[in-house]
Amino acid sequence: MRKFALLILLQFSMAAFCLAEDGGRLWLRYDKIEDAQKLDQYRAAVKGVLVEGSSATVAAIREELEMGLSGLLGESIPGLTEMQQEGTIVAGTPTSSPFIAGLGLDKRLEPLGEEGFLIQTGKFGGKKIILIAANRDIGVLYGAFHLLRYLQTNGDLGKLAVESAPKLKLRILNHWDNLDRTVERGYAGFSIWDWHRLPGYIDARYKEYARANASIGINGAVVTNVNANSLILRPDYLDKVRALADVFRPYGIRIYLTARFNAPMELGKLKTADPLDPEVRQWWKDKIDEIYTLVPDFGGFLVKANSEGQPGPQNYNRTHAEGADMLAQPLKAHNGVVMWRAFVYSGDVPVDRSKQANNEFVPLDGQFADNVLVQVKNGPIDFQPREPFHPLFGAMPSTPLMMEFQVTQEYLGQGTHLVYLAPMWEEVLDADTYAKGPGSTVAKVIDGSLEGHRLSGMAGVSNIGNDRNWTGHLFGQANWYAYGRLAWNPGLGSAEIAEEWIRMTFLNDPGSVEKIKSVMMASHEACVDYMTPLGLHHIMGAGHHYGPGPWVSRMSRPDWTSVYYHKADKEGLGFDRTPAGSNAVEQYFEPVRSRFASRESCPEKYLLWFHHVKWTDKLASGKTLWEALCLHYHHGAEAVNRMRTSWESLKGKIDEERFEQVDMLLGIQEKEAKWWRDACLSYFQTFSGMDIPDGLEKPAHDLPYYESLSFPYAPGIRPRW
Ligand code: BDP
Repeated sequence: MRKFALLILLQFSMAAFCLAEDGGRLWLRYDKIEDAQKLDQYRAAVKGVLVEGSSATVAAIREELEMGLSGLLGESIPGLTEMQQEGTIVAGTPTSSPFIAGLGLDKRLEPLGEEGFLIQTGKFGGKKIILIAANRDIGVLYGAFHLLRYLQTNGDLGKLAVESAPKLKLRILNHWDNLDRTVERGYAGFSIWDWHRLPGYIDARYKEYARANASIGINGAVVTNVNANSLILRPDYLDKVRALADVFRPYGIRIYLTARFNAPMELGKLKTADPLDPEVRQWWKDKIDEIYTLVPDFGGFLVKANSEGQPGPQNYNRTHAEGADMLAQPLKAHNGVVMWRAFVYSGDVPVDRSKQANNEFVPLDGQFADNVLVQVKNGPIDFQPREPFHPLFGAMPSTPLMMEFQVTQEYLGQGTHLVYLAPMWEEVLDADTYAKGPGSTVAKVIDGSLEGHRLSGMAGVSNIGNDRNWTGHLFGQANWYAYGRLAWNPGLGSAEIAEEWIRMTFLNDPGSVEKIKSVMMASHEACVDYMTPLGLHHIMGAGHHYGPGPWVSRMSRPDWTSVYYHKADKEGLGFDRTPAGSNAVEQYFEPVRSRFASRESCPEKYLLWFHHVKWTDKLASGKTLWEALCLHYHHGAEAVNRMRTSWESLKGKIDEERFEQVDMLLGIQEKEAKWWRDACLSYFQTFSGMDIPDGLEKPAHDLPYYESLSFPYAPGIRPRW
């Protein structure tokens, strides 16, 4: 009897343990639909799943649909082997499914391309079914995830009719993961790639990772850091890469690697890595052929060259185009690409850092091989809380430009701040470059439509680590999710994406959804306000970039200091990038150039990015710069307080565990927002010589206190910095 009771107890506690909500299931939670009416509607419409075909992707579709639907409907939804009844979900391609082949959908499927899909409810072959059809298996998988999302977000099945195809061809995560499992700028633990135990040990997370990415349309992963290690190209490591690629393949995810430019020397023991040297070229060709014998769908290379100490073609007086070409030619034979980063700047050049990428790359337009994309960060400096769009967008019409966003929050609160990044990305994507007149948005540059490029893409620097909830902060998951959705369709709205994510991750009750959504939608502007309002940038702590550091003035190179960027003096604040200053504005097309160059028309959010403004100058509000700066910093901190209050009102609506996780982090964020505010204002006050306006809370400590804080073990730092 006792034994029996113990068993029950054990089973009960195990069940409780398994049910604990630690965020590990991401947005792929297939819990039973709570809304009774919706549940009835879905149960009536879905009785079984028919997925014909035998590929690994087909197996993944079948598994996902059966598992997802059974969970959501709270009853077993069987996999069928033939069309039997009304209420069947039929998923497949005309090739894999004789039933779908018989429907004559060719005309409708054709424009959907290799990855698109259609979903329709209706009568087919005399039976009421839900159809998911595509040209290729991977499109069907994307369609299956779409359907599951539709149910998870409580969509109306009666209205379900979708045709969707990705706007961008390459939708890639960039992992800045090192082979020792540290993650540069990673705030969610160590790397999920367990290189030491690969290829023999396949961690269950690899498949989870692939599923999560496929569910949002991501189709590529660069698994190694841009600050590259040539070891990854050694045969034993390539075999580990093969093992990962095998897990990713059914989910449509191609693997990419970073190529260390001097690998022929480090690994091949050649005397040079000169891209025009025949031996060097042969070395790369052989290496690339070797990779393809192991990974037949290898995607290609991502390269950071001649930047921040990385070797590159300029070491041999060759251009970036020549360097890229060396890799592009042998990759072309296998359908691979090179993603060459434009994040290139040198501390030895006295030119404003924000201008250097254009100076370097614009003259090379037209010289890159046709399987090379130039990968450009969203702004001209470095993933700051807010930057104007990068002037390269639109300035290299003959070269496909890829967008690089940073999903990991290096400069936006790292692992502890709730900052939903999609509104920031949306701001950049919607920005008009005027490269070919009005309407030449950044989105049109990168989706290839402005110049008619065949290749197009987006890269997101991953925020994934081996934390149980994957991203450290639960709301970091929303940034991963939103990144994938925007890569599929840069035209989607950030609020609509947030809503999907909330409904899939937390709940469907409209009042609570609205609350969480408003917390998310307010969070980016709040962060800009408490960190870098009015166009300030690059004023964080040195090296680890954690917390405020506007006083940072001594580094190995001036363009890594804060004073280089804010240029505070007794007169005022801000970087003069007008023709009277560095003239960075010249890199933009008219009328953007004049709009940014004029103090009157420059949007206030970029004011100190482009102008050195007097402390006493009046802004649009009638306040002086100093007053406005103080107000922004205070608004930022107050906004976090409101975010926290709003979250706390959700107690009881969200499971205890995830509620507490977020609540604790909001507590940290609130403290840190005040820290940013007080440290920055104390520092800038030494220049303005003005008091913090009445009615605003005064800094809790004096400036030396803030300057004295040190964080030698802040996470994410690269050992070499
Ligand atoms: C900076 C990061 C650094 C990266 C670099 C890059 O601080 O760790 O290596 O970007 O993008 O933002 O290459």
